[in-house]
Parts: sequence; structure tokens; C-alpha cells
Amino acid sequence: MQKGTVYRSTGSWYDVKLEDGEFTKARIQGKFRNLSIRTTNPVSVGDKVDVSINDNNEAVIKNIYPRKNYIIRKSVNLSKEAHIIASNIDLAILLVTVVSPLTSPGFIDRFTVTAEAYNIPLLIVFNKVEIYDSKALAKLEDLEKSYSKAGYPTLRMSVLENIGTEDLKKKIQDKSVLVSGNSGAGKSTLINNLIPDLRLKVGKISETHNKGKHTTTFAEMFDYNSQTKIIDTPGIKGFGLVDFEKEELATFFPEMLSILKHCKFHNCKHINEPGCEVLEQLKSHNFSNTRYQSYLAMYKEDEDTNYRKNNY
Ligand SMILES: Nc1nc2c(ncn2[C@@H]2O[C@H](COP(=O)(O)OP(=O)(O)O)[C@@H](O)[C@H]2O)c(=O)[nH]1
Ligand SMILES: [Mg+2]
Ligand SMILES: [Zn+2]
Repeated sequence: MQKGTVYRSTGSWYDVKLEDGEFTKARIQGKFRNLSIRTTNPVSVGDKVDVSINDNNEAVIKNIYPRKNYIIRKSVNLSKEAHIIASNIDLAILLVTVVSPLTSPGFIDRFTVTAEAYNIPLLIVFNKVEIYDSKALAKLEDLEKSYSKAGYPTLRMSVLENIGTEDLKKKIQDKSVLVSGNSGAGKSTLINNLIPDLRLKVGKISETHNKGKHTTTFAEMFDYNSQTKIIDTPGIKGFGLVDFEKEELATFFPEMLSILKHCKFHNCKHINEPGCEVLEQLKSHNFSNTRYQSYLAMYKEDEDTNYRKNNY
């Protein structure tokens, strides 16, 4: 039996990097049940596993170690089922662009909420800053302000001009890092900059091309260095929440969480209740209106419909 980490999955096979540094293709044997939610994939990228060689000289995954955390995507057909995209994530990087293209606040906030819900530390990285004009820079400062207030570290970057990339390298050192962001934000460009040998395709709008079709997308893990791993999420446009109640939503906005106790009613929905501290703070501009609008949208819209509409 050898310990290993899952780097890639193609459905029935898993690429596992063993402790000795060698990769092996492994199958799974038996049933694994270590989650409270139903999932379409028993083993995910990032899983720590035990692998043994069976009588036919095939590698077999025998055991999955408990996951520190994981991030999921709802299965499109069965809303109660989830697909685990990756597990054991030390840091999620969300690439955001203020122009070319504009990342919508709703997209950012769905991601922050998911990261909170699944206990994944988040770094918001504003990419392409070398092309921001004064208007874009003003917008950037607004965003930096509201996300810092929420407690998220942010970083300005231009992969093309190597601005902020050295800082980023320091922040990811010794971590297993999930790279996420909307299509066109620069994920592939960034990963290629970190790991030049990879030569990921850049600027392909395959996601748009494949819209509506049934496409399967898998996360993949790459070594940046011996202690640092990058998880690419090609074609995965968004993440989902499973197993959470609407009432919990406010607790996934850290700047809301810190003031909830001052609401008059313990079951306050922060929509129109008297004595609501969130609404008070909103009035006095202590609370970002954009973030609040995201809260409202997430609260009011049926998650499932929303999931499809926004291609989450
Ligand atoms: N101006 C500018 N363009 C960038 C930067 N990083 C990436 N791009 C461009 O943005 C486009 C989309 O990049 P890509 O890496 O494919 O984005 P992905 O869809 O997130 O993987 C490509 O044309 C890149 O050259 C940057 O720092 N500055
Ligand atoms: Mg890409
Ligand atoms: Zn309230």
C-alpha cells in the first residue's frame, strides 16, 4: 500500500502521484462514503488516497483520507447531486477583471459565498491592471475597498506585464491552489506563466462554443514546485452550494456575519425587517450596496433556476 494524491480523473481512471513521486493510473475498488451529500464522483482531484497493486498488477485506490474541504458543482440534471471539483484546497484564487471582460459582482459574490460555505481561504486577484484607464481604476478601488472590508485579501496583477506575479508566487508557496475566474479573465495565461511547460490553450472561447451542449469538464492538478500545486478548472464556470439552508446565506458574507447579532429579530432575513442592523449599516454606507444586492439576488432567486440561468 502506498499513499498518493489524485491529480486528474477521466471518469474511470485516476492519475495518482505516489509518495515516491511516480504517477500511476489507478481504478477504484469498493464504495466510498465519506460525505453527507450525494456525489456523482466518488474520488476527486486533490484527494489523498491509499493505492495498492492487485493480482492483475493494476493500481487500485483502496482508501480516501478525510477531506479537509472540497468545492462542488451541482449536477445539471439532478439538483440534489453534486460533482466534487477538487478537494484539500489551501487557497482559492479568483481572477477578476474590471475590463475586457467585466467580471460581474454577482459572479464574484457567488464565489466568495461558496468559499465561505466550504471553508476555503480566498485571494481575489484583479488581472489585466495594465490596461485599466482612470474609470476602470476607480472601479477597481471600489471593489478593493468592499472586498477588503469583507475580509478578503486582494492583489493587483497583470500576467502580461509581470505586475504582481512575484507577489502571487509568494502567496501560493507550499499550497494547493485552485485557480478560478470567468472565461477570459486570464486563468490559462496565469498558469502558463507559472508553469511554462504546460502550454495551456489561451484565449480559446470553447466555453461559449460549447454552450448548451453536454460537455464534461474536469479539474486538473499540476505541480508548480515540489510543495506547490495548481488546480486548473477549465470550462467550469461556477460553483454551487449543496446542503445549505437559505437562512445560512447571511453567515457566508463575513461583513454581515459580524453584525447579525445586532438585528432585532433572531430570524431576521435582512430584507425589510424593523431593527435590522444590516439595513442600518447599508443606509450609512458601511455595507457595500453591491454585496447586499448579491445577497438579495441569491436569497430570492431559486437556486436551481439561478444555477442554470447563470451557467453555474
Ligand atoms: N491585457 C492583458 N491581457 C491578458 C492578461 N492576462 C491574460 N490576458 C489575455 O486575456 C485573454 C484570455 O486569457 P485566458 O488565459 O485564455 O483566459 P481564461 O479563459 O481565464 O483561461 C487572452 O487573450 C490573454 O492573452 C493581462 O494581464 N493583461
Ligand atoms: Mg482557459
Ligand atoms: Zn437583519
